[in-house]
Amino acid sequence: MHPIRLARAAAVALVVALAGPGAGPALAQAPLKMNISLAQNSSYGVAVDAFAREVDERTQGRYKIQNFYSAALGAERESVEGVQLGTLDLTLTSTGPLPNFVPEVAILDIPFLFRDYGHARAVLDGPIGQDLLTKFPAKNLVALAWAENGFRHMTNSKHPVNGPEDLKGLKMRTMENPIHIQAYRQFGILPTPMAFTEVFTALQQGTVDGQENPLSVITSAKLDQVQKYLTLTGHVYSPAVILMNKAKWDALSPADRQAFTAAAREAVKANRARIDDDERKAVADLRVKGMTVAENVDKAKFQAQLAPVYADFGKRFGQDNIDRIRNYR
Ligand code: EAX
Repeated sequence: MHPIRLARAAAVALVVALAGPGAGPALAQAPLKMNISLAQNSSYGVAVDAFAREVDERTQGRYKIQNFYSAALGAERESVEGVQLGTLDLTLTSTGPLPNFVPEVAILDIPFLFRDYGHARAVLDGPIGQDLLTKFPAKNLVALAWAENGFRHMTNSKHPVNGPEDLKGLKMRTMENPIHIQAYRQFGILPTPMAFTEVFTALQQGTVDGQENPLSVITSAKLDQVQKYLTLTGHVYSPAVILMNKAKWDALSPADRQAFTAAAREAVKANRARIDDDERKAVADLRVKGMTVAENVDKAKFQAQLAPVYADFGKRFGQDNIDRIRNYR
């Protein structure tokens, strides 16, 4: 950790600590900065804009949220680091880079763990998801609520993918997520982890052949402009989470903590509603924009190919923990 950044983080923590709980209002003058990796017109953009409105309303204007879109203040891993250090106040991020910060969360990124959106949302909003939120404060992060990125699908510019055998040898951009990288290698993919901010250019220049993301992200990031083939693998459900710097959270009064938590819940409603809407429209929209879409792929074939890594994940996370999520109703 860079000494200057450490000193700045310590200074922020000291000011807040000296000010004490309830001193938040004194610090309320400066808007709280919130950064996301996606555009304003996206499933994350509608969420953080709803969050800002709700915080303003529920704190009678004492707290203002200033939103930054399209990774203006850095990509997702940098945002999480910034919130941890106190150089950024808030972010809404996918779980992509989170295993590096809160390893327990990595279990959620296991491929084909969730049956559908209803299952995933129930797990995250239920005791399993809420328990995972309690793992963040020890890392100087406060997780206000689980949001959503969506079920991820494969795209590429080389050839149609109709089965796992068609993935062999494709150079694919992945998130900086060890679970994804291990699983995709099992498909014979050549994984290239990189920040989302670099993906469009890397696809455009052919540095990588493909990538994988939810339909909502593929449309909001206009990846149809640099990708020809889309396969609806739904191979991973990608959660997202709203994070706040712990020192800033600790400075809030109990009433304001409730206001921020309630605002986060409203943000999640907007986020999920946008994803449901995008999911309804995306395939037709992307076809009109020239993509070739393989809709009805045999997911069991993709899942079967991952048997060796499932054994490893079972050891790593405990098969009972995985089964508890898989069988949750
Ligand atoms: O969270 O990095 C990714 O592919 C993510 O899906 C994107 O940043 C949205």
